[in-house]
Amino acid sequence: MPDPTTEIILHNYPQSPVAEKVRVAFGIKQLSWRNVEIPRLPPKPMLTALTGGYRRTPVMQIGADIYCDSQCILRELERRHPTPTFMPTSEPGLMWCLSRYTDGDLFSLSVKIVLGSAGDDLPSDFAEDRGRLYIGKDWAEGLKRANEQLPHLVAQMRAPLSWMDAQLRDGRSFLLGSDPAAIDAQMYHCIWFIRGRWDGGPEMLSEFPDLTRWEENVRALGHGTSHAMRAEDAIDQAKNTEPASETGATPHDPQDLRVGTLVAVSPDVEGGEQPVEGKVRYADAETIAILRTCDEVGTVCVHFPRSAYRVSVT
Ligand SMILES: N[C@@H](CCC(=O)N[C@@H](CS)C(=O)NCC(=O)O)C(=O)O
Repeated sequence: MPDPTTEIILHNYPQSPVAEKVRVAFGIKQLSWRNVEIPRLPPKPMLTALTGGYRRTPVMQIGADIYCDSQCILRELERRHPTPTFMPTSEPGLMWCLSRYTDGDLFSLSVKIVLGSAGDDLPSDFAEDRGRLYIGKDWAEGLKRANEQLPHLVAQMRAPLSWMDAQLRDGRSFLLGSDPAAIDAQMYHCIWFIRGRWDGGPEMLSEFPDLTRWEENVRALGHGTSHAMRAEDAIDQAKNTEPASETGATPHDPQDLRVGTLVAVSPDVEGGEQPVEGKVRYADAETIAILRTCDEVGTVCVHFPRSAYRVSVT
């Protein structure tokens, strides 16, 4: 029987590029995990019962600890399963800095190309949900603009692709050398998305042979080993376990967060998302973890990154 306090559960759906990033990360470490398939559009009542309102994909659960955002998920996987490492070179700090670009601007650009190029072919409920999430209140206008400016957006994408291709030109298997790293997964999810979901993707990528070779190497890493799990069973797992992560708050917190401070946390964008409320259990420069209790799941600890998230003291 797997141990419910260490078993990795990923709440995700197959088409999600950010989930693909985490699935590749599982492949790098050859981990075994449980796969809970969640809806692509809200409402997602089983997921938000666990997170307290966070609705993005993916979310990782280990017992009653809930990890929101791939940044948080990768960090926790590295902590629990350090070998093989996600940081095989001596520049882990620089790699985290670079990943803020891949997860931020590069991912947003990929989303604009995919959504913008689809034009009227996008189902209206999907266009409204993702438009609001990624483009903001004026999403309809933003999608129209993306459609009209597609060649410009593609030019913005072509530059970083040419840099990646150059990085791989010496025949190395992965971006940092012979071993795969977190940054491979963090770059790959954008490429996977534009290749698979934009009609012009395969042709555009064919300009970059070393990048294409690298994509095959990343694909060959696989996704570790997964077994399907029902959302109800994941909720029971949270209910029957206790949060097990660290408690404390490091000094110099600019918001003076302490254990027990009441806060609300949400992505730091105008995406119309519901903030998650709870009491600080842990806070440092990289992470905030908050405790919340409800009948459906009992007491859970929900973890978020600090970078790109807004913490409001309530
Ligand atoms: N910064 C987040 C981004 C997550 C994200 O935007 N995921 C997309 C799916 S690829 C999403 O949540 N889309 C809306 C949804 O699934 O409801 C992360 O790294 O996990």
